[in-house]
Amino acid sequence: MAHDLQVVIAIFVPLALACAIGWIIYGRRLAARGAAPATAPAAKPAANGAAAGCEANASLPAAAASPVRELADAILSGQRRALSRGITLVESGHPRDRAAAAELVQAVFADAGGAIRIGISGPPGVGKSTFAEAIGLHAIAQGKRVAVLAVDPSSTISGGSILGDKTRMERLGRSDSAYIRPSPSGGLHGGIARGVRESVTLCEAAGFDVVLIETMGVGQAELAVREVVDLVALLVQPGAGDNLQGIKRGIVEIADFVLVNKADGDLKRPAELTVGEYKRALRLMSPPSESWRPEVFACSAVEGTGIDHAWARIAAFDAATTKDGTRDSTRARQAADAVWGYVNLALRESLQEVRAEPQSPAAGWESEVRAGRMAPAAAAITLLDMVRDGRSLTGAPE
Ligand SMILES: Nc1nc2c(ncn2[C@@H]2O[C@H](COP(=O)(O)OP(=O)(O)OP(=O)(O)O)[C@@H](O)[C@H]2O)c(=O)[nH]1
Ligand SMILES: [Mg+2]
Repeated sequence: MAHDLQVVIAIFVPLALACAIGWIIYGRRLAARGAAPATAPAAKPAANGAAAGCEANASLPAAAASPVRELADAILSGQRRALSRGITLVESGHPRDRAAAAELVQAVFADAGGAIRIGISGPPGVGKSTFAEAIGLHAIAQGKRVAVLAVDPSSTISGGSILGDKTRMERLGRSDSAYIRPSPSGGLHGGIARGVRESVTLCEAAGFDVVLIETMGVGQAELAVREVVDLVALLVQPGAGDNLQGIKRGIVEIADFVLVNKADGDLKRPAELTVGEYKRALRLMSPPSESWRPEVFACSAVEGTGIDHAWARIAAFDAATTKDGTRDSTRARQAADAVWGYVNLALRESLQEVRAEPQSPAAGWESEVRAGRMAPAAAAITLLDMVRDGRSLTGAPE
């Protein structure tokens, strides 16, 4: 096992470096392209003097903006349809869309980053959507614009991304200050839907100040959401703390807030007891952020109780982590990690393509291993040497 791991590391690290360099060069080119105004040729003549030829140049029509640039501009001007189209593009798993998606995100990147990013986690049926609606409406009443990215498990089965009855965010959906985007969970990437990080960027570029991400309520998704948000609010059921051994510790550990929802009617008292149990349990766990001790309180998303308190504490979290710099350092770390996430994904995909070519040198070495004539580590090193020497792993053997 450890040996296999060594082999994987030996393959991936050098390839990842090579890819990262390519990625950086590509990013710089995009940035340079983004920085060059479409009307650059028209701007030059003034600096060059008013020669007749230059005048003619100046009157040339500006180069037509690329479709991606147009989409970026429409998103920046706050057009919802454009935002939806942009999110569809960044969610696409098709390699054909990858460059356009990256270009789009890069084009709006400088205008993003302004929202507070909130992950809403918790088991199925705990009230995540109802809570998102309640806190979203509350934030809107405070003058905020709110985007909700909801990952719907059922859409994997239906193949679509229409939440239908499941959203339970009809009131929020009617607000001009809200944007609700159900995303199919089919394209899972590290546990959350493909493109969620990019979707957050697009929502911010479109002017939303609050981005709520409702996870699917399955272990992996809950942990992965931490990588794209500033804070995680974990919703739990009253009574679910009766036996804290039963709690998935990892998920509680990533929470900045544990909210015992459904604290209404007969569940009010059990909810209070559960708050106490979680408070005691959290004292024994290390907090996800050094500058914030996780808080536990009860709320009722249906009745709206505790929602104003939740919003006030979220604002306090935002203020504290912005002031001490942890918000920015966390975002910087998340972004840097994401680079390697993309590189790993792209490498895995391209290596799978290499493996799928039966006539390739790579497949040849693999068959040597399969036949027991070569040890896996030796074959891996041979393949890596080929990559390092610039020899192709694909195509016919040399
Ligand atoms: N009594 C009570 N019921 C609630 C509360 N919040 C949500 N519910 C109910 O719980 C059920 C599930 O609510 P959702 O908001 O859909 O829960 P969810 O966590 O988003 O569910 P999934 O997305 O399917 O995992 C619905 O019937 C809600 O009306 C609450 O504060 N009190
Ligand atoms: Mg839901």
